[in-house]
Amino acid sequence: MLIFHNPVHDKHAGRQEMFRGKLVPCHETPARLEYVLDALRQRGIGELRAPSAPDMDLIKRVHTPRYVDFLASAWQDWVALDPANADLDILPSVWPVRGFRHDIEPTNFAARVGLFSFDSGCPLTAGTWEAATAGAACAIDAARAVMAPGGPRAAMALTRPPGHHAGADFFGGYCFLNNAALAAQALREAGAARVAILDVDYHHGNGTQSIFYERSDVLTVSIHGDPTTEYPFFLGYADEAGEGAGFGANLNLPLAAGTDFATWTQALQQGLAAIQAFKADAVVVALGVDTYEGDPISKFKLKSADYLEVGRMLAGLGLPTVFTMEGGYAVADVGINVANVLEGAGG
Ligand code: SP5
Ligand code: ZN
Repeated sequence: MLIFHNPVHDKHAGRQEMFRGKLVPCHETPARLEYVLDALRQRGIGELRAPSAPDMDLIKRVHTPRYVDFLASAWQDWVALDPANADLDILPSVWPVRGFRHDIEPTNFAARVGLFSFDSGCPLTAGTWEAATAGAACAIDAARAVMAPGGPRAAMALTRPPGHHAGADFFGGYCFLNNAALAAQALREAGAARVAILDVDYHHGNGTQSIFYERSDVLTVSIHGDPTTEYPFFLGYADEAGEGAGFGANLNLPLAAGTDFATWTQALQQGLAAIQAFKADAVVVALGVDTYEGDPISKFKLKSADYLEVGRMLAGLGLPTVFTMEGGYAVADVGINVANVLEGAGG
């Protein structure tokens, strides 16, 4: 397996996220990726590559140009407000909910941050743009690699920040650019007529769903904690089936907190069957391992050994496959669990 790893992922290092009235240390840390790299090295899994320059045109076909421009200059704009801001992360604090206008972009910085975000648990830092764009390049390169003549069956974008909560024009849930969506778009443009995205992160892939909700060429499937009680709460319900041309091309499989592998794996079978019925030419797996029993912010009960079986089941599709790295916060075990998926998928 080819592994495009983000060499500047650690430039994105949030200090604190808002949780129940307090600023608490970020769960989404640089150490997560270092554990994955260590586990892959130890087992001799994968061939590591650095990404090429990001294809900004492709990024702007998935994300809106004004959102991309906002992200590119957010840090400079923040520090321009007050040089002392350089020691603080950007956290959103105000949002245009129902009844507010979305067709204007205020000049006030806090207002612009709110316009382009949906939660206060997602700090934007000095190096977020550099890390996120290099990660996007990993995802695009991985997609182009599996579509190249003689290319590998599977490739991974081993990157952070993760991507699946980021929509066409918003960040949140530790995500800024939607790596899985970018990989899917790159697969389409490299010749895959029909692409499926299978999101196995504990949290619903709201950003990915919303990007493709009205498209019939990309099937989005997500297996996740029931949003009635689990983040991101406001999307991810079973009745969301897509709209317009995209009707029938979105499948949500919410599961109750406490779900174990026996039940989870039935949802995975259902998702895989939907991908086969869709006749996908290629698949993107949004690989979060926060389904792990030891995850500090999630409530499924998968064990480390289960991830080997997950990998085998994914490989059973027999399709060109791009993995993107999403969540997983039991930091030391993230490496073992991701390596198990890749080993199960054939290394
Ligand atoms: C990519 C991904 O997995 N994003 C998840 C974002 C979840 N954000 C909300 C987390 C709130 C967790 N706070 C729990 C603190 C317990 N000490
Ligand atoms: Zn997650």
